[in-house]
Amino acid sequence: MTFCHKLQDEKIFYQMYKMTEVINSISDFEKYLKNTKKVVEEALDFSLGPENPEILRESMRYSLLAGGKRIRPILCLASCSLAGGEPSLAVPTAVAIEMIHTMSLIHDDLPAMDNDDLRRGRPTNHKVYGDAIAILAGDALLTRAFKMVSLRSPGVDPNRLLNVVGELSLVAGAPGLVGGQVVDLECEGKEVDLETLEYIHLHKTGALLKACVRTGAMIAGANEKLLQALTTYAEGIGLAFQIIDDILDLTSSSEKLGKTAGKDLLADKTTYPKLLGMEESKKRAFDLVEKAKKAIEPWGADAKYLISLADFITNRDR
Ligand code: GRG
Repeated sequence: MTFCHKLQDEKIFYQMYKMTEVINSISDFEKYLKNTKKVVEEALDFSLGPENPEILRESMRYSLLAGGKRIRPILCLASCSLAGGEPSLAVPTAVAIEMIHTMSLIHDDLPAMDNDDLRRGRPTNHKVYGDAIAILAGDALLTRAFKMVSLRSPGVDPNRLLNVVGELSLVAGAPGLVGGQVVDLECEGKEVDLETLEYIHLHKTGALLKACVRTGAMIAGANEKLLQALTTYAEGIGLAFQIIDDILDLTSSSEKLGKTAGKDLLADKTTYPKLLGMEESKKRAFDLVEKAKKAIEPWGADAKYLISLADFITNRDR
């Protein structure tokens, strides 16, 4: 057991070294995206300890390593860089965020919630492991996330880590994902106005995106002015992300999305295209992204990857 832990620590340092190498050698956004995603995938691969029993470990790995765009950890690492930090220091937090995101997807797919069969191009966790193990795998990923931040961030000021833990616990809980999900469930089958729709998405989707950029910057010791600008940026991309999600649900296929397409229409869910129409929804997403980019423009070239990530979110096709 001790030997196994030691090995993992060594892997982290190797990972950190590689991260520096990767960041130094990239020259454009596409390369950045590809390389950073690779770093994230590798970090995720050894993020789980010798979790027992085996069925729990399998179920956690099944969803955590099932692909996904990894937008959240990439946002976290890009924000750390923008704030002048060494991005490798934010890798454990980036991994923790992806664990929280993954657990929210596992729970969201359960029959008691959104009841879905397909996620990230595979049968949903509960379809493979059953409802009980899926719930527990989600619980274990959520708790593991906090261990990642607290014990695997060597070289980061503990006060900064304390702020990161505070931020993550807030956005995961009632003031964030859980609260948004409750309102979403309560609105099922009801007429929903734009204000309520925005409340749901700012909490279900926007809150975690906000935590990505804020925690990445906190690790680098960002000041309040930058944290505020990043908050504005994240609120813009958060809503835009959801508008694009609603549009893709209507226009794309399950094969392409890796999750069931056309579900919103079938469940008669209130979406942006339903409330605003397709063209107005696209325009709103574009305007939100422009506003988001404007908030971080004062940081010039340092903000280039976050600016490209905002465009990537609106131009994505899955
Ligand atoms: C966090 C404690 C805790 C509980 C979770 C179930 C729940 C409470 C909240 C639901 C949150 C949810 C599923 C929001 C939808 C967010 C969203 C747009 C997901 C899709 O994100 P992508 O497209 O997915 O980035 P990939 O698979 O690429 O990572």
